[in-house]
Amino acid sequence: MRMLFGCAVTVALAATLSACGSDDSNELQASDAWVRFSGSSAAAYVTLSNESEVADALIGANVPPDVAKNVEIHQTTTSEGDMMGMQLNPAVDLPADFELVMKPGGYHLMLTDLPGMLPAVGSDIPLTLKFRSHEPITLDAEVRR
Ligand SMILES: [Cu+2]
Repeated sequence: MRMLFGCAVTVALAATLSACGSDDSNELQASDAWVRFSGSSAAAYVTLSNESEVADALIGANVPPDVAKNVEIHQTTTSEGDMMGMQLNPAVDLPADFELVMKPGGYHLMLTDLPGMLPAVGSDIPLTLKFRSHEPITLDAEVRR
């Protein structure tokens, strides 16, 4: 009788631990990734949702080296005289309970140093995102026109 009881406690504890683990992995989510190539570079866009109560930051990204050897975090800026420019950012803050939607005209991931053929429209490129606090996330970015 005593052994049975002990066993039930162990099972309950294991279930609690695994539930905690899956909660953690859902705290920061990346979705809707896509990339557009233009000449010798490409811009990738992704939606990042920090659903945790801890501020984090995107600190870098990469794609397979046969697609691009260098990926930078950029922000498109419009200065006086409507001159469009791009600013290099070492990181993008992701405050708690915050969603960042990257899109043309704002934040993007700049892919440069493209060594080979451009991937076909409609194909997927694995995009890995690195964060200050959370584990890296890899998701497919669809190549669009
Ligand atoms: Cu750029």
